[in-house]
Amino acid sequence: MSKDKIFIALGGNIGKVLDTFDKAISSLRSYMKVLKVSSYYRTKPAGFIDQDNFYNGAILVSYPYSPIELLNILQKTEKKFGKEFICKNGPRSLDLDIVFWGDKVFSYPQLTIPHPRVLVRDFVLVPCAEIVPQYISPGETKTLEGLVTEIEKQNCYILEKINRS
Ligand code: PH2
Ligand code: MG
Ligand code: MG
Repeated sequence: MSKDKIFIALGGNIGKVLDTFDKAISSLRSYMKVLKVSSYYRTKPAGFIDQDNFYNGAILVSYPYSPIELLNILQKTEKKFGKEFICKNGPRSLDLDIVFWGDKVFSYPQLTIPHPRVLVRDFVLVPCAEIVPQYISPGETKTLEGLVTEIEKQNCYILEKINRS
């Protein structure tokens, strides 16, 4: 069993997204060990801006098989919760992206790890930093916590941290 800590980002802006996140995480538990779950955040859309606000979060998992096998599970889970292709960066009920995989780098035609846009998107970085503040991504020198303090001055998509007690 690989001990790699794998970060998965959650996003969505169609339907009851927070319920979808909870249900999707439960569903993923039958394939992998879910070690940590971040808070959820309400965020402004990045990329294609003429759409509803998003919700975002992140989980930390351990998974013993390959990145492509994990990608297949995530894509199956996205479909199960209603994801359909509308347009690039467009509205979706559930988006599950592999962000980091321990200290490893992977490059497949359909999948790049670390996720190429993670360092410019606070809605991915902040929930990841919340679950493992001291993690250092391959190719970086700063911890996630350190990167968050920098990004907060520039790209600010996060509107609100959700209180779900
Ligand atoms: N995902 C996108 C495009 N834009 N904006 C926010 N705020 N959150 C997202 O998860 C998001 C986005 C494509 O994956
Ligand atoms: Mg995405
Ligand atoms: Mg995606």
